[in-house]
Amino acid sequence: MKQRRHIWIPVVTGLIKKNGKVLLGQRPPGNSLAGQWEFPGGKIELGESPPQALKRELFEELEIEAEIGALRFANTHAYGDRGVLLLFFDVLFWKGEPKASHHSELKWVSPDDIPSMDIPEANRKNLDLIMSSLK
Ligand code: DGT
Repeated sequence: MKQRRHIWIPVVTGLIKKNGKVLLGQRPPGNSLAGQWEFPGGKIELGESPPQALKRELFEELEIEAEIGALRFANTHAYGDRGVLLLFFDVLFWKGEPKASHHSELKWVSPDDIPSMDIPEANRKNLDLIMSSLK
């Protein structure tokens, strides 16, 4: 019997680095994973390239004009019967000061502090990759 295909949602996120720190945003109440600290980003819309999607998300969420750098790594995670494919990009240059127009709060975090924060399970299981991308 033919198995049904799983549904995959492609997501782009930015590693926004400055002075040895990285920018995390706290997911707002009322959404999935509320209160958890994530790398800013979101779902790719139909027809967008991953860097275009990340540029749009960073403008919508943080009000910055970002220049998207290299793809650092990708991972997958299953939320019930839906999977997310997360693509992590470097973001080294941007115009404007990031504002929490979507997140409850933004924080510049030292990479060493990330393991003790409340972060999505999708990221926790790839902490090694995240940490080495932040060096
Ligand atoms: P959802 O899950 O339908 O409530 O989606 P939204 O609109 O709240 O979330 P969005 O557009 O940020 O989609 C990102 C999905 O990827 C969401 O299911 C959470 C998951 N995710 C896991 N780790 C991260 C991360 O570090 N950054 C972001 N932006 N999303 C992450």
